[in-house]
Amino acid sequence: MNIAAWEVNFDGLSGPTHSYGGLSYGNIASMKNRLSASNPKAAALQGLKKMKLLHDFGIKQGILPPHERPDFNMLRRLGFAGTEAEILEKSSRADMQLLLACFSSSGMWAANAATVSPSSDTRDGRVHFTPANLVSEFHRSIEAPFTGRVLRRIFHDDRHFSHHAPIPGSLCFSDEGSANHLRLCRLYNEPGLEIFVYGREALSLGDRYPTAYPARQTREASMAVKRLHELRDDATLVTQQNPVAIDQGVFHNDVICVGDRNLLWYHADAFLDGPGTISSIRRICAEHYDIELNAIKITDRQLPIDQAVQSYIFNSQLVTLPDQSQYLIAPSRCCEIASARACINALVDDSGIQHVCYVDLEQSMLNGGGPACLRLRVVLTDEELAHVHENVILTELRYECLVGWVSRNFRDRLHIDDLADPLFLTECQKTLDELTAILDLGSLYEFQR
Ligand code: SUG
Repeated sequence: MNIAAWEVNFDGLSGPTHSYGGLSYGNIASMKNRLSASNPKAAALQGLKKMKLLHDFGIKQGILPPHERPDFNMLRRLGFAGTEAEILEKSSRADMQLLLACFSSSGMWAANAATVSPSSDTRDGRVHFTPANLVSEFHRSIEAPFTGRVLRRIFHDDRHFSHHAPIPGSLCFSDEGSANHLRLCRLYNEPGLEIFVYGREALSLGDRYPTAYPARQTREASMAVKRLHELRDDATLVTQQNPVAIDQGVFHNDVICVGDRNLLWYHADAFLDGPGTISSIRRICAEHYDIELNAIKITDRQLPIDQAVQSYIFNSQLVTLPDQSQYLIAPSRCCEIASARACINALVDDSGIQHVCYVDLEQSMLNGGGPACLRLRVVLTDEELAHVHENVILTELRYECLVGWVSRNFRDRLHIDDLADPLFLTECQKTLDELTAILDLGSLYEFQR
């Protein structure tokens, strides 16, 4: 029997507190734009527009709701007591940087939400989810509990879905989710090669690691997720990112490499052992999955790493439409950088990609989040899709409804000085309350309990 399967992109919706806190060390855009005023309305509308674009191509598109911010649970755990207004007032006086972290809308970068393995790859035939602990950055480390709750609510049927707890919150097991995980396959309904890319070894003290910026994903974390997801040992690859690239701002593997089905587009400096990694991928693909790999390399001469980071070219989405044609969804900045544009033209010539779309996600990009950062890829069969919470799948009507919701409720300018205002808090809670009604998610947030 031929089972139909789809790659569904679940995009994180940017929340009403979208801001520039300069919170991510090693993420050059985040560091550079620290404390600039943000435009939460534009951020959310830009994200929705990308979702709608994919929907219009016939690709199934899901929506992940923003996290509740600020995270009062965390602020209480850190010693701020009293009413919500009092906590805002005390924390803003005591440590504005901490309050900024607890206000971050970083949950929008759903590629970091979790690692997902499709049912065709796992031993028990279920889709496996492990929320990423994101312990490398404090503001991201607070995301995992809510991420887990949302994923369980959306993928609620345990006959089809298996949910793991985040792996231990220690720097040894620092896990960044699918930003450091790739999957290649022949067709979505067939088993595929899952590739885990780590930045450093923590326990065994590997001798190659970056010196300027942190390597966020550890080998120990990748191995743990691989075990939890019950993946085939002989047909999964765990390989190291190039520390030289991390030191130039490649804080996740999806900033230097992207793949879809049999196509892998990567920078020559993506992996520590580039030729070895590509030849292992090619061999496993051929021996275990009947995939003829099309690996397309961009050299440093074609595009130096700093331009890869500036343009975010590898953070494009490579997507397959229902008619099996492949499209590239690239950040609009790639149009302005001649070398990046030339690389995209060369990719089109070499790969058979039918169409390139340039999307404006500037509000997210200023925090180091391009098209691929915003989405969590979940390969689902028809049967599994039928058991996904229906109201988080984008439709024409839901899109209109969400655009209206953003336009009515989101501010078009937010500055750090606005955060401690209790009126802003009320506004944010009302906004999220409306969203749970639109997406029919029930009482999802703490303030609704
Ligand atoms: O974790 N930026 C995010 C960007 C995540 C990009 N994701 C992927 N590459 N998949 C991060 O560094 C910045 C927040 C701030 O500075 O306010 C931030 O969290």
